[in-house]
Amino acid sequence: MPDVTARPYEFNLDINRAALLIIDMQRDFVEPGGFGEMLGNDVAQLRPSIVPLQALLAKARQAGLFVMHTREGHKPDLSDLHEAKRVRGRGSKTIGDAGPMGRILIIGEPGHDIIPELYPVAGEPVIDKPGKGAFYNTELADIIAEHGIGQLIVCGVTTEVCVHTTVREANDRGIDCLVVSDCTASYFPEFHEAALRMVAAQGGIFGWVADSASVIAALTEPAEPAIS
Ligand code: C5J
Repeated sequence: MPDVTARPYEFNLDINRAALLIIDMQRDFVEPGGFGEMLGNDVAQLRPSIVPLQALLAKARQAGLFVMHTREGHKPDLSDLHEAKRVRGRGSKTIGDAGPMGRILIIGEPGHDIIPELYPVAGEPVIDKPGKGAFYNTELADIIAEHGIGQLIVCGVTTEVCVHTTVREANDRGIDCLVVSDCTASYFPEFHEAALRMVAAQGGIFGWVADSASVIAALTEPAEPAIS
């Protein structure tokens, strides 16, 4: 597999050890009436990431890359919701309250679901996470160990919150992360840019950054012929 052109230097993609990890592309973050909008955000800011991510997801599936999805949310009885998270923001509505897409950020409600454009297919694990990081209180570490994964191609929303937290968690577990710049997004474009710069700064302190065209190009190249 050829290297992916990336910052701060090329990423040695090994498709047999890599997985695509799509973070929280849920209606609650991307569509009006959900958790993201409840916090006062302009959800339209996240939409430009959808089309590039659709293309990358299609290529990843075609190339046989292992694909995983995450969803941020909580059990209907809120037993996995810290009071600190529930009250944060002092809004008139909070997690678990009724909204136009059902109870906000609650597993099983329409708003908690992944957007139709990026819906998982059979065989792709969907990891429900109560926190911002995908490792906290989830089965992700077990799935990674079981599949021998050492590289994560990370996409999704939002760049500086759940994507960043997950990349930092993965980095501390010895996993190389490649963050895809146009397949991630933030409600704050300046935070998106800064978050990407933070990943690749200092020689790749948290990992690498590449655009989807570079990742797709690497996935398109035929594998090196085996030496007999
Ligand atoms: C946030 C996330 N921003 N998926 N969640 O609360 O980034």
